[in-house]
Amino acid sequence: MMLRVLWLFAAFDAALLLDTGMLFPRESSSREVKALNGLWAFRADRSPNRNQGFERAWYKSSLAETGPVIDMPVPASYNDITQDATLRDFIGWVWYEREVTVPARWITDGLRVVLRVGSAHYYSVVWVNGVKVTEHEGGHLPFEAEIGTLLREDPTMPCRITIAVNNTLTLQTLPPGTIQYMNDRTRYPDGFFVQNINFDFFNYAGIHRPVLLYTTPKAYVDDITVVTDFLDNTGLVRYNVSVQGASSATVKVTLMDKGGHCVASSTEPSGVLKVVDVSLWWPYLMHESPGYLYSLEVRLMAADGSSTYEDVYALPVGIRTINVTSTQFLINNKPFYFHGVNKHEDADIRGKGLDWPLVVKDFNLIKWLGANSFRTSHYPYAEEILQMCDRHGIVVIDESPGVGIKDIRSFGNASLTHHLAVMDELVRRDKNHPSVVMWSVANEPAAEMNPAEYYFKTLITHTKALDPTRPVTYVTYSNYARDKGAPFVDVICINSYFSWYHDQGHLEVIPLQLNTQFEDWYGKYKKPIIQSEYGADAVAGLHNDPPVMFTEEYQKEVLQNYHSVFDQKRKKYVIGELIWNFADFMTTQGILRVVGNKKGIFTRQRQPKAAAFILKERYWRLANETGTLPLWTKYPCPL
Ligand code: BDP
Repeated sequence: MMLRVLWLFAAFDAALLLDTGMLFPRESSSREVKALNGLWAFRADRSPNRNQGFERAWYKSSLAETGPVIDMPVPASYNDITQDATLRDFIGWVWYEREVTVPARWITDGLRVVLRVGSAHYYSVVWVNGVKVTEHEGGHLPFEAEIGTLLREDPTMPCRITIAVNNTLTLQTLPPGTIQYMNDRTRYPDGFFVQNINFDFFNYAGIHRPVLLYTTPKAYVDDITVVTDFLDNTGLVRYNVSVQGASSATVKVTLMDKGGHCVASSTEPSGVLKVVDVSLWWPYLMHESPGYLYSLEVRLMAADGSSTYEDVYALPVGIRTINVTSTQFLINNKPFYFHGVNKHEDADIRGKGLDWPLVVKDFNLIKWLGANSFRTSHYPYAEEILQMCDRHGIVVIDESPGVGIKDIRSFGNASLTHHLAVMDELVRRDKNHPSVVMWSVANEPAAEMNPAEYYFKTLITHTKALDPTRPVTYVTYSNYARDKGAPFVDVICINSYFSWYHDQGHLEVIPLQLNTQFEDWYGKYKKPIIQSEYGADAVAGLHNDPPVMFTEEYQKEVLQNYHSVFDQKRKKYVIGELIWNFADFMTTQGILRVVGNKKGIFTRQRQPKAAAFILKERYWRLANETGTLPLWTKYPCPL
């Protein structure tokens, strides 16, 4: 225990590499939030070099003055909103704009006014009233700019926000991609080009998550980091508050239980809070009240000359521990078996745009299924989704957008430097979520290539330095003997598609091949293993018995053949199984895809295929076997 407490103290000192925090915007007695969701003006820059918007400074006046605009909802991908195939497949800069009027007191009271974009894919440049305020690379993480000073320059002007977004991928972006010009004029028109990618989902683009304005006082809580532990019945919450905008400030932290009662407090900006009779954060189906959250209220008081400032921020805190042995994944010192799903942020019409009805429906389906976990394949999901996971006790493997790293040029220094920066941003955003139990730095990189060794050693070491409290992995498809990164991960995550991408139609080879896979990997690395993907496409409504590929029966039988081996190995070193995929999702067009990837156990419209019922029965049985379920959740499930 002593060791663990020391480790608790060391934790996160290295995490403050980025010089500002990225706390989720919350209202409080000192903060206001204004959502800018809804309709924005929109135009794609269709000029041959896609650069007319910059050349003609579209950001300097209203977008409607420089050309035609259409309505574009935010948040949403723009691709499936119109009937225009060239917009669906557009590559280059698109321009968004809207005006907003802010309350006069935001200006007169000298508040900080922060513009925050939850995510925009892939590269963004932001102007306010024609003045550039920030730019950001990367499609799945938030970015901000303080615009209060700018608004105060001319309080009579409405605030015009212009955001240019470019979905072009290069060998150094995450995910990587390449633009290929087709120069044979007998086959392609002048200027014809395509974007090549090595990942299997549609490269949806646009402003995917909410755009917000929020205020803070001039002196404010910039970041909070918590790391938790417990000893017998006492919970330990190590916290660190960082303050900006004041040279001296006093901080009061109060930890409140669900009923709003104070259970611990302190007047130090960092320290350890002790919680007597702690209610731990437990995963769904592992405890009768999963997802228990305390609230850490941070109250900052600062003075600057004759002005005084007070800022209040309340952070949800779940108290739990994570440990990994050579055969087990422990949450609160109890073995945890991942029975879950891989997902995508993907749906009809809105593409990757955050959509509350969809988010809630997906959580209802996850709970109906008896799933206790998911992986954010293949990029960080919206924070709103992680907050749901915290509250419902759904365990998350949080994955970076490092998918499709296959070209040797994507293992170079520029790529690695960007990947390290993305991990900084990811850990900064998600470090306080109790649901996040492991970082995945990549999916199916070409891990057999020589540069992969240095690349993954550096990336994983860096991630562990950022956050020594969580294990780190990446998801592999490569051969156990040739995988250069496996020595550095804490948990081996393997994808395999037996009797799908090879041995087509031969369901009978699955048990043998899967057994060999597990024995080889465990034999070589002696680390716990998660089957991080397995599955088969099924077009909903296609039937054949005996099963043939693409029918619901075939998908069902692939799953059942895998399950028989999971049941032998989970008693040993297999610590989880995540189906590919939760729901059908859109991909680029190709001869292997029938209007997208059909490996969902639910359709894209979230209706169950036969495999969903197989999985539901299995997951509830697995949950029941842990023996920790209360009577009301005993199998068969009551939901
Ligand atoms: C895996 C990839 C995943 C694909 C899946 C498939 O990790 O992104 O969608 O294969 O082919 O290898 O369905």
